[in-house]
Amino acid sequence: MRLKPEQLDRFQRDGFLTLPGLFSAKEVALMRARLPRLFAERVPENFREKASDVVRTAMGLHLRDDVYARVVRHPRLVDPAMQILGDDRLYVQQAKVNAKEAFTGEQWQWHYDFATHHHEDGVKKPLALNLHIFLDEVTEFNGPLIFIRGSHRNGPAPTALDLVSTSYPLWTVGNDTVARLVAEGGMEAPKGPPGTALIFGDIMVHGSPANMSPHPRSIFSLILNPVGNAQTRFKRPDHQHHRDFTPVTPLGDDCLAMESAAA
Ligand SMILES: O=C(O)CCC(=O)C(=O)O
Repeated sequence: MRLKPEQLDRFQRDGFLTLPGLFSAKEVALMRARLPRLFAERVPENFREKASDVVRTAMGLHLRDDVYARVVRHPRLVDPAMQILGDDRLYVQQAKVNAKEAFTGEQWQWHYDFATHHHEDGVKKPLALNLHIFLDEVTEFNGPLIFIRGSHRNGPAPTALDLVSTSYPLWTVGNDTVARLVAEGGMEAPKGPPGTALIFGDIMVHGSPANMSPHPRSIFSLILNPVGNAQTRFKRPDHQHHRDFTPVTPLGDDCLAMESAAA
């Protein structure tokens, strides 16, 4: 799959790109069907909310489930990433589902991913791409991601490590910087039915509020990073930044339609 020139222009201008209807209802149903088993596992890959035992993020999914092993090689994710980066040697840095359970799903503070990739993992350049697939309908009510348009344009913003706000350690952007960036570019919260996809870059400032609604919100997230920009520090566990730098090879477009994946 190739992005059109106007989609590439929008990605370069805004720092993120929404791709409505990228995955079918059937493909999403297959991905969703695997979550109850994965979330039930008591493993370090499953991070639970600070205020409850509910799973907040479930990592390392391509090593834990055959459907997600295909999703991380799906050409509708991998091809656009290769196209944007002009590089066909990308490895799976992270593969997870961020679940934001009805009523209890907690916030993701304002941040950009590279701050954590750089400070924790010694990644040199902000090249990684984060590719999302909505597994539930994302609305204004159930904790959508909010992007600060154009916040990628002036290089990495100052950050500080926040170990307090949630159960997940995150390098976050302070309120003064957020206010300045919002004044410059404004905010946007992409919404849409299951199967909608999003692509955003490593210094794109974003966050998401708590889910106060009665509607759950799960999103699959794949981070692909060029092999030439791999991590140089190995203090975080493998599921937070995978150490297998083998470049991903895209599968066929029907890889989620194959019968064996439905087992
Ligand atoms: O799932 C969310 O609401 C936030 C996810 C996020 O910030 C990320 O994938 O970097």
